Amino acid sequence: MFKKVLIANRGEIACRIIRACRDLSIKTVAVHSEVDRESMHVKLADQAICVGHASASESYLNIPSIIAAAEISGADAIHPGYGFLAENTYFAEVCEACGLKFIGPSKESIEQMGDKISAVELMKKSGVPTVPGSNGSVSADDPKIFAMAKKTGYPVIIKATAGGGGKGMRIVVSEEALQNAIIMAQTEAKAAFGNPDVYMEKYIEEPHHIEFQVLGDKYGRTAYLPERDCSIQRRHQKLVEESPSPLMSPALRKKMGKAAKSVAAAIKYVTVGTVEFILDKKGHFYFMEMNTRIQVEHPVTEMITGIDLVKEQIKLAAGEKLSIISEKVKILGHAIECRINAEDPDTDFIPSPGKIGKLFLPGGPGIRIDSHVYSGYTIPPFYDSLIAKIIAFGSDRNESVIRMQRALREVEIEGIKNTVSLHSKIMANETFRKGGVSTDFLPKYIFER
Ligand code: MV4
Repeated sequence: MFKKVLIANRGEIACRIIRACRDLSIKTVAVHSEVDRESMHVKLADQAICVGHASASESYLNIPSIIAAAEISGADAIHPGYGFLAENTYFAEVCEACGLKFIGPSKESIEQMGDKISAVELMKKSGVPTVPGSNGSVSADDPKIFAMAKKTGYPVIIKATAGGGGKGMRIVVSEEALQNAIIMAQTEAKAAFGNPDVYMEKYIEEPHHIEFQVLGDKYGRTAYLPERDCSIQRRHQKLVEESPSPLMSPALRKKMGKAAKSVAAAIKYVTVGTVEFILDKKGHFYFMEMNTRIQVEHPVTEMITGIDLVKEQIKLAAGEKLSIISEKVKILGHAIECRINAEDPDTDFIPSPGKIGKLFLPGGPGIRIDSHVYSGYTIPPFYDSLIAKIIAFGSDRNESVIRMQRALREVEIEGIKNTVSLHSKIMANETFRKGGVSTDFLPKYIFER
């Protein structure tokens, strides 16, 4: 097992990783920017090193500084968390070249899943269902695109191969708009990712976002865990996640879970990852993408399975054998996570950084808080606006919703705008309470009525 882990991240996830390390008796090194000296992760870690100025590109993305910090502190592994360097193949490669274990999959796995065209192609070969479409990149001046779109059937969606998470996507409803949409998508993709390649898929209307946690060890063993339903999103930002999905039957869970497991097996995946599917109205599911990192919403899976995913991730990276057997994992209840952001939901979610005055975070039966903020803490304007995750566990969905409502009522955050009131609105919504909403829920039921 590792003796000392450097955490190349900040915020709640850095704190979460430090706690997992402590449970494994591993020493921890925090890195931080100049404005993050008073951050919780710096206080929680055994050791802290400043790696640069406030802007992420000069600190949390500054590879030479982070590697130097690992060498100076004598760390033997680096945990990247999510965001920042978590899915950067170059960083994974540099870590390994410097004799530092990257706590994540191989750079080959990151690469294969980072390119969406190659990811989809690989899935097709492995027998995992994919959406009908172009099978590779499309070009605006290729006359065949019209026949292709017609055969697929409108609407179609144009996606960037280097994209993911909803970035750079365009829905095309008719032939007239096709060529222009491809040109626009290519231009955007080139500007955002440095790669102009785009591909075409049939657009699945009112989909549900269902994802499966997978795990793999370096001996070729893989497992899947029960799904997370992340259909409540706004502009590709997840706001609420839950597990299990209200839509799932044991048979469909097994079918989708096995497909997710075969995705992991196909790329000899090591550590933890997530296979994302969309599920249509008829119960057909399609592979979307794979996230090769620990995700923000991992706690809902932890709550319903009793498995500490960050601990598992570290153990798998250290070369331990996977001991989880999918079929033996029991679903212990229901969990919901609400992401509390320092944003103003009444003014188009503009960020609301600043100093937190009075702060009270809830507790009591079934409530877990993953957060890095405290009374007197100043949220800097440079990073993402997630300030706390409230996770409510109950014996069934209704109990977890009721506990979430109780928790939301208890929250007090003075000094900054936040999204608590929006979550209360969602929890009280009749359609949400019935369960099984699609990704159209937020725009349709919360913002336009
Ligand atoms: C789609 C789709 C419909 N049809 N692909 C957005 C995030 C990315 N991972 C996949 N996304 C979508 N891909 C086809 N062929 C609809 C979405 C989508 C979506 C998916 C999951 C959750 C929220 C969403 C919101 C808008 C669009």
